[in-house]
Amino acid sequence: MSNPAQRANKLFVQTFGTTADALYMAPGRVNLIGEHTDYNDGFVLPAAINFHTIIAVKRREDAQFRAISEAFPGDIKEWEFGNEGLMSPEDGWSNYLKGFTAAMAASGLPAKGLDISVVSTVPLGAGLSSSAALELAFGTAVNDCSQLRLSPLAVAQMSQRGENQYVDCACGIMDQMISALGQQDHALLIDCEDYDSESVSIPDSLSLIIVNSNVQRGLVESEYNHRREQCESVAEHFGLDTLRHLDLTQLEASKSELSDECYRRARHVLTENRRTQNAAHALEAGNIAKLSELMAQSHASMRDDFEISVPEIDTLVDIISAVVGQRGGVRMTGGGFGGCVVALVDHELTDAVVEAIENQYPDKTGLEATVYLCSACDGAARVDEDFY
Ligand code: GAF
Repeated sequence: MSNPAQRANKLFVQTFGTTADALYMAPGRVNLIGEHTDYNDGFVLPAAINFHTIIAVKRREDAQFRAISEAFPGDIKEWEFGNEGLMSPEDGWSNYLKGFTAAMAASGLPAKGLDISVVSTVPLGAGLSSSAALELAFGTAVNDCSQLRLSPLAVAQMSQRGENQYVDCACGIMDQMISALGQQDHALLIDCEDYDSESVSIPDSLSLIIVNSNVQRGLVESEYNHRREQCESVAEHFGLDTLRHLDLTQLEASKSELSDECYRRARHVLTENRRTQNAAHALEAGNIAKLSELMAQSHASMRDDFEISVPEIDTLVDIISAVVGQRGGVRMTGGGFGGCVVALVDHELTDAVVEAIENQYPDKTGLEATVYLCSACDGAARVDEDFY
């Protein structure tokens, strides 16, 4: 059975011996540009993609949560609302759900328990936000089933709080917000300072290609948190809360007061904010040559200033950009240290891009890449089995 919604329903019946009341879905995401800017109160331009986490749920009368995932057969996770205890690494994927209920309880929100089954098509560990998709599918279900009437943005914020405080990952708001608010055929320009967002249509003439480098990602969380600390230390140096309102000329003038590394981290963030806003305008205007230039600059800045790329990812970017030239943009996407490359390219070049990757990437790196031809899709919602 390949329909994930049907699989979630079936898993529910097998596990809990009864049928589920409802299905909820939330998508993974790809970020087109604006990397490591969200926690600096900056700009990001992500799109929700057609890889989803689907959960089937049934309300309970008590405060218990019981959850099963298709990926971990037979391993039912169980906890009581408001009594999540400390995060435990053995609880793996369910920590994201416990983080959500712990954040709700800490905010004084009530919740009834749920039995849930989880099926996901979001590739794990690829940097396409499988965890945000899980949090948002669950959060949307809890919000609905406990009739909390939280806005999608508030559900996203609760998810982020859960991940920051319970899972101990200092992530920004981007992944949760786009999983909540994604729109079909559109990217979202998000101002992470005030959570304002503006949809930006992706021209029909472009293919959204995501390429998984299949590099084993290591030290992601510690390196991520370290980058965040470096950004915060520069902001503090200038007496600011975040880097959002630091000017590039101000940064240049004080270069000698900062370590070279911290200076470059801040330079990435300030220039990336500008590129992200310009890229949104270029995309909206269908100016693909400009988009191409901005994505190339973004990649170079991640590689040289923020130092979050790896050689295999740089190789993929080189292979793709040699094929597309100014007829598309390509860059690493997500937190870094492996994961995926995103390319927005003229439809006519899609086959040539895939062929070039197949012909060159294994020889150059000893790895096989996985190509996903994607489309931008809607954010988290209650769905039916025929959603697929
Ligand atoms: C990860 C984080 F979860 C996001 O908040 C964001 O910082 C991203 O890395 C980098 O842009 O996905």
